Amino acid sequence: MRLSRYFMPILKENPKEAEIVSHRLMLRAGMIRQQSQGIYSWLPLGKRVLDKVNAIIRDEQNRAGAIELSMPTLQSAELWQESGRYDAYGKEMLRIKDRQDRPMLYGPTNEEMVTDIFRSSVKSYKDLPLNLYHIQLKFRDEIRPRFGTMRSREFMMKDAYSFDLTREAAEHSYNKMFAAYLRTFDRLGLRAIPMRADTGPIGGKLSHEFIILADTGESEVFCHKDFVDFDIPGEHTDFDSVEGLQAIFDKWTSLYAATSEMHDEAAFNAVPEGDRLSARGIEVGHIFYFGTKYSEPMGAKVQGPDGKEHFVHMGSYGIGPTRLVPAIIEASHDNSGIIWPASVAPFDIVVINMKAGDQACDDTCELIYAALSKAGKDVLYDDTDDRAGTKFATADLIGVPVQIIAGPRAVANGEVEVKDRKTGARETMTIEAAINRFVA
Ligand code: 5CA
Repeated sequence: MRLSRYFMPILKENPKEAEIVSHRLMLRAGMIRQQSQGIYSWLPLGKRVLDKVNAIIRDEQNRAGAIELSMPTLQSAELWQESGRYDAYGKEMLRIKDRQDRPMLYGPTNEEMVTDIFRSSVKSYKDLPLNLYHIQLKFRDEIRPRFGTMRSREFMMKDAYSFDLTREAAEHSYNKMFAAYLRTFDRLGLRAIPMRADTGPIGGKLSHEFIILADTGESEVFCHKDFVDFDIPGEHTDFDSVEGLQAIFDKWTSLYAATSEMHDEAAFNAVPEGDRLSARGIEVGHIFYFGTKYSEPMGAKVQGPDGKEHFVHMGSYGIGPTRLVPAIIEASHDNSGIIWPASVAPFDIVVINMKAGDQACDDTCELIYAALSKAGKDVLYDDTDDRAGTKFATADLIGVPVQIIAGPRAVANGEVEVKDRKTGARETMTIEAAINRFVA
């Protein structure tokens, strides 16, 4: 992508409305724009990061055996009247009437709709287990939307829903998502700790929030500090192994970890003082097992091996991609800007032409840009006629992991500089060596 032809509206000034660093940096880097309170557009640079986050989420959901579909944002109130949540959900639900005066709503979550899809076609235990997910916008009319897309009114959610014949089978489904979440957040460059959590309006008894420790987090959390170094389940984890996944769950729940709603002071005080971590955190995922809470009122049942009808046991599993992007920034930035983990960086490499219009600089940059693009890298080429200082500041601000800098003096020697955004380390090398480093 040539920067001269891209759309990346950088802000020079610090936006006044931003209270936390991720919000400030997302606005300054031209990643998002607020359209009305708590409702955001994702501008091209932000959209690239969001797409990469979603690709990792999707990959890990698929690995764990979940199946993707797409459900609409607008729902009919009837389904919610069946489950009994239409009245219970309160003011957070945005209620709308269509031209026939039928009550509709902008979905804050999809338990009802997915249960309706399930009951319309699944009739036998032989079709279980089943886990259906989508990545879709949701709307919750939060009293206090704040911190940009961290807590917005319209936001994106990956929500998965599992269906099983028995409680035991449903626990295996829960454990699959538990392990998939550990892997997902790890691949996003984050350390998320599962903590016992309250179930709120979703319901049920078993629930974990996945929390990233951050001073700016909205949740107050308490846990054993060893969680920070626990091993993440590997790529070859067998998601069909009931014992294997139970072992992962048991290990990751063997030490104290709870959000403030579930906090047990006495149990926490039993943890040796030096091992206690009392901190703030950002909830990036939340999983629930709620048994037959929706299947009973909505009549979602299957025939079991005993020939009788059974209400299915369900769970739901949420991740917030539009919250994850600022959460990653909270965890990874410095005074100059964002430092993206390579897995979600909007571009892999930025090529900086320090003197656009200079034939040797232009030729060198074009050569590098073409070679790296051909090798499948996402390359941003800063071919604008801005001052070199402005270009360096922009590259640091948008946090692309590698900068290849071509200035007249180095280029005259057939060389460029390669800078690592995270460490700041710079290396001068031949043009060929710079290309080969990233093509290999
Ligand atoms: N149906 C269940 C699981 S699919 C559910 O709705 N869970 S939830 O309410 O905990 O939301 C799931 C995830 O969505 C949260 O962990 C969080 O990452 C994200 N999320 C929730 N509310 C917001 C919000 N207002 N802004 C941004 N992300 C949000």
